[in-house]
This record gives sequence, structure tokens and C-alpha cells, in this order.
Amino acid sequence: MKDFRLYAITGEQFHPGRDMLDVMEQAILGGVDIIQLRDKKSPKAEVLAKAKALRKLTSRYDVTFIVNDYVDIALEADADGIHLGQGDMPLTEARRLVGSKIIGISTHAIEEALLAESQGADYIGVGPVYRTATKEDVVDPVTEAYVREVAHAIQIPFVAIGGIKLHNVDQVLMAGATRICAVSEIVGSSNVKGTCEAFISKLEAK
Ligand code: TZP
Ligand code: MG
Repeated sequence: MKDFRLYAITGEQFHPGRDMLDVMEQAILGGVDIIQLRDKKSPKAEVLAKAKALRKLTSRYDVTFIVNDYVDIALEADADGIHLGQGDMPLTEARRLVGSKIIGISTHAIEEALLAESQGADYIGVGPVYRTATKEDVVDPVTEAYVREVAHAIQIPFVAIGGIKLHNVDQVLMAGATRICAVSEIVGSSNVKGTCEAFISKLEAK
């Protein structure tokens, strides 16, 4: 897959009254190079419509586009890939359906990371690094120790996620992350583009 540094995920609850496509375009203009549609609430037809709109937007900027949870929507919207959690469709089954598209897998422990890598995941998510209210199910933070562990043990790209803010991202980079994902800090910002630019300068300073 095309490599990336700053990964943004949609979180419409963080920007009431603002258009999701506008927010994501500001994120792209600020330097985000991969976007995930994550919508666990809307009816599927609406998720599909959002996926198609985001596909158009990301194509215009040559930004990678990933759909969370829904393999069928990823295929129908011609996303670049899908992102699956530990409780979703098994990676091997997803691979049969999406062929060479990107498959990202959420991991919370080194055994999950190694399994995802051995089964052919294109990248893994590592988190939640810190406490976050964005994820509905309560999961204990994996802490910077898990980031350090993955950085040593895994060859495929990994992205740190969960509670990452401008004020603590340096610690995550110090632990060995070179790719960062943030939801609330980016889409909830009153200056989405500026926040992304600030993340990028920290990633570049590393
Ligand atoms: N997976 C692990 S943590 C998380 C997801 C989707 C949410 C991260 O959101 P935030 O607002 O950046 O803490
Ligand atoms: Mg999922």
C-alpha cells in the first residue's frame, strides 16, 4: 500500500452542524494522507452514500480511502480498503472478498499483531494508546509500552490510535510510532487544517 503518516477517521459527533465532507477536505488540505469512514450509527444506505462521496473527494487529492466494518460497502464504493476489528469478519475471509485491496486490523496485544501480520494484513492499528471516549466499547489503554513492543516486533506498517492529541503525540512518536491516527483531536478542532499541519510538523520533526 501507499505509505502514510497522518490517518484521520470520521467522527461526525464531534462537529455538529458542520458538513463531514468539508471537515475531511480541510483535514486533507492539512496533510492527512489516509481517511477512514467510521459510522456505526447510520442506516447502511446512508453509510454507502457517504462512502461514495468520500471516495470522490479522496480520489481528487490522491488520498487513500478506507471503510470501517463494511466489506460490501468498501467494494461497492470502490474504496482502497477496509478496516476490521478483532470481532469483525476474519482477515482470511475478508481477503477472499477484497482481493488486493488494503486490509487494516485493529490490535491490542502483540499476539494479535503477529497473527494479523502473518495472515497478510496490510497495516495494523495499535491502540487505544490512551483513554478515549470516542470508541463506544470500553477497552483498557494499551499504553506506550505496546507501541514500543510492536515497533520492535512487526515489519508491516502500524498506526498508533486512541486518545492521541497534539499535547501527547510526541510521547507516542518517542515510543516508536511513525504513523498517527486521531479522531476527536482532528475533526473536533475549530481549525481542522491547522491541527493536521501541527501533527505533520511533529511527525516530520521526529
Ligand atoms: N480504535 C481504537 S481507539 C479509537 C478507535 C476507533 C478511537 C480514537 O479516537 P480519538 O478521538 O482519537 O481518541
Ligand atoms: Mg469493526
